[in-house]
Amino acid sequence: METEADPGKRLKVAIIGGGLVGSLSACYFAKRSQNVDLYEYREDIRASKHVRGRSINLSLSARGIRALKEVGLDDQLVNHHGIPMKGRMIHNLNGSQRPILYDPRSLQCIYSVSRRYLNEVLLTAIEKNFNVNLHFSHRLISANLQEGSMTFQLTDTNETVHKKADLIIGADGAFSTVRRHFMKQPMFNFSQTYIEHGYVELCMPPGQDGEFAMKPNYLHVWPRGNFMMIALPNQDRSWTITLFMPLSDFEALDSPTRLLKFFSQHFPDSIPLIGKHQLVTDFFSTKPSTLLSIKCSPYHVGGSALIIGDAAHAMVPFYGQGMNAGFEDCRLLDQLILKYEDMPVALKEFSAVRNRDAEAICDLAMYNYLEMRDLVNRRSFLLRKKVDNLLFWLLPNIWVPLYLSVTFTDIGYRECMENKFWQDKVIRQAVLALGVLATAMCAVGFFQWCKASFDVDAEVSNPVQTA
Ligand code: FAD
Ligand code: EGU
Repeated sequence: METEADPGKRLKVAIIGGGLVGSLSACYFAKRSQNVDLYEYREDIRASKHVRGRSINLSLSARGIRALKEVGLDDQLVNHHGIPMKGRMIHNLNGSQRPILYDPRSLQCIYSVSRRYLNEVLLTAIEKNFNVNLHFSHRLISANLQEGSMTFQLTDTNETVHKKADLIIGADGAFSTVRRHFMKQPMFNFSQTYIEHGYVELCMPPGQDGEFAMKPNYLHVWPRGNFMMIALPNQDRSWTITLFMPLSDFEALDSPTRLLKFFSQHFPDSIPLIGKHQLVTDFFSTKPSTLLSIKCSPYHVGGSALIIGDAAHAMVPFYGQGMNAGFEDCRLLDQLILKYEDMPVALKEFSAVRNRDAEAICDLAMYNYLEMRDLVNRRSFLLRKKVDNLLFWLLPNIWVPLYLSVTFTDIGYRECMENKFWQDKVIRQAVLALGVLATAMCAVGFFQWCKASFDVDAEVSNPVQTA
């Protein structure tokens, strides 16, 4: 790192993207007294009325909270703003609801936070540092990753400006421009997968009494196989509902009548709570958004460029981990730069360590998507869940269910996945052993029965002999 050769000189870091991950990363670099320039394509969201973009609120869990804590923002964001969710509330088709706690001892919970508020608090925290400059309405259009040179287009005036930095951090989301420049690097691997499902967001307003229309402090879920809704609470006592379904099914719902019929078939209990008028308005006001998963490697170019967050590992949202994983990226990066004091070495290590874990959570999220779509209603799947919970209850330190290690620990995602493989193997062998045992017992029983009936037969058919 340059600070080593010349302790007086600070590193010049350019962060591309002032979303959740870019702005947290800026906080970390500011904390280490580096010179930071953050470039964001949108205008300052703190000044704008409406912010276009994805998901209004998100679930924040242990990994994200830990990263926020290291920059001193956990108290404001989690304790004062976040709405605790201690479990899921499952809505059945007949309108009945069933809570399932995340932590049966009720110690741990996740939090619903507003994306916009989170982003605003992070931006304001950055501005408190004299060594950080925010540049809004700056869209990166090209970059030379080795030389650290960048070209931006100013979105208000259309003029282009050129900048230089020692280190470029690409935190510009799933459709990253920085990553596009990685594509030309030799040995850079990339893959993306769109899933069949898309989503729309709906709003469930507070009830007549001004209170939450559904039981607060839960993540509400309407699992319906190929369709699903999820609701997270907002500060203003409304709920943001996300409806997931295949894009072709969205297309088929092309009139208010068809929409209301669909809802009364699949989510009848939600209609009076959302309100027919609101439902129709929200549903038809936006096109459904698509969902994709992105894997690539490596995440760095020498000691001069790195991609983090969705730019490096976008995932489908079915584990509630995208932002949490991106926040964990920031913490790991900070840790490695401190440890090695040598940028090329730290970035190389980041790529190696993070790639394994990021690809694991991308896979887990995708697997969960397939599982929910295909398995939720299958009996063997429900039985497996019961067995999992029973074993967790019996062996809380040994048998930790996958969602618990993902959501409430910072065990590497890859290790969580391997732990699950191990559990699957144990269960498979137990089922096999039980099967063998049951077969053996049947065989013994059958043998005994044959023997018994042979004896009886002998008695009946040869009365004289026995007598
Ligand atoms: P982004 O949030 O996409 O930010 C990228 C920023 O870069 C944007 O501000 C953009 O304007 C800017 N930018 C882009 N291109 C340029 C350019 N060329 N020049 C300058 N700036 C640029 N995660 C969770 O942890 N929990 C959840 O509950 C959860 N729910 C989700 C629900 C849905 C429906 C979806 C789609 C995602 C969900 N996620 C969740 C994932 C989460 O939204 C993302 O992982 C997270 O937003 C990634 O942050 P980011 O900063 O990497 O990218
Ligand atoms: C999807 C969209 C419940 C916010 C996965 C659980 C999600 C979130 C679950 C979205 C589900 C699904 C988990 C959390 C969370 C559950 C989890 C998914 C938040 C396995 C704003 N998922 N999500 N699993 O266990 O571990 O509650 O949009 F419906 S939080 Cl899909 Cl813990």
